[in-house]
Amino acid sequence: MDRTFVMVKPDGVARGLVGDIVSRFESKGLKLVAAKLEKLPEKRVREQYQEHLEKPFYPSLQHYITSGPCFLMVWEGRNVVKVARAIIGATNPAEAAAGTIRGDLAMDIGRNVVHGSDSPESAKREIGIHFAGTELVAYKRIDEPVLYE
Ligand code: IDP
Ligand code: MG
Repeated sequence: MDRTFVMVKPDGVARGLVGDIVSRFESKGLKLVAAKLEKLPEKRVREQYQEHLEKPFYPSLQHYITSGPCFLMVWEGRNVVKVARAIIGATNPAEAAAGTIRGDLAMDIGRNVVHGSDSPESAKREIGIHFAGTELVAYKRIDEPVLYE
């Protein structure tokens, strides 16, 4: 089954949105296979956002992401990278559709509450940055036979 990396950013944790956000992925039918609350060291933030290191917004992005604890998750499901990005919504909350996390819960591109990997390759890379293989747990969701044809 496919996997993706999703993270509630420090604004989402500080605003008490972890439960709401986790619930959206759970009720969609995705399976949570790893999770932890953690204040990220700069090194892992730089690795996660390697394609943005030279962008003008990178210093403020790093400051934002290291400003408090993040809630890190790995979700599993068919086409989960695409499905999770759809649940998360557009990068700029002003353009994110209602019903998405960013559309419902955020106002500013620099405070957009949640991160999700943008491709299966990024997902594999980002999971490797933040989780040891032993932290990913194998189990069955009881509704699996009904979720998929
Ligand atoms: P994504 O999170 O939807 O994948 P990316 O383009 O990969 O969006 O950007 C990573 C993160 O960097 C965004 O979620 C947002 O927090 C921040 N960011 C992106 N573009 C801007 C910007 O123009 N100003 C401020 N922050 C930005
Ligand atoms: Mg991105």
